[in-house]
Amino acid sequence: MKNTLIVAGALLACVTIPVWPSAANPAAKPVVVEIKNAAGQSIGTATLTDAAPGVRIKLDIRSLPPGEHSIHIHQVAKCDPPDFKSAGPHFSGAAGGHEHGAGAPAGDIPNFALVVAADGTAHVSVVAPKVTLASGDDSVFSNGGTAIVIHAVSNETNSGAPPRIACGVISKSE
Ligand SMILES: [Cu+2]
Repeated sequence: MKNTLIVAGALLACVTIPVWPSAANPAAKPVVVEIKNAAGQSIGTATLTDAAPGVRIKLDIRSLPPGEHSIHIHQVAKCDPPDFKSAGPHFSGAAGGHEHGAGAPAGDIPNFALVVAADGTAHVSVVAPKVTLASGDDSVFSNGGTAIVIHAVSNETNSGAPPRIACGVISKSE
């Protein structure tokens, strides 16, 4: 009797497992991005989930200078320390490099500054409204991926963005 049950269970498992993945729901799995500092050390993660519209970015960061930092999605999936210039300019998305006069690049996160506590940690969540985890020109995975860049301070002036102090590559993990 016991053996019969085990065999039945095994059969059931064989039948069930192939249909287990929820292929009917293409909504992207959370994408975990490792954030590194200028020394190349991991200082935490950014977890990306579909926010439709937009992408929710949940930041769990440590060992950053306290205070306000700006954060954007930059064009190139390359975080070479220490200056992270390799990440390129802000991710422009479907607007490309054209001057549409229609506002900010897709990779901008309006009205948000990453506030790091006195102990160097930050645990916050914010939506980047103009990007997607799906396909297309506004996808954070387009052209081989993009990068999350954290700047030294929050104010971005016309004379150029403040130095980049941390960076994480956004790419499809599969
Ligand atoms: Cu930036």
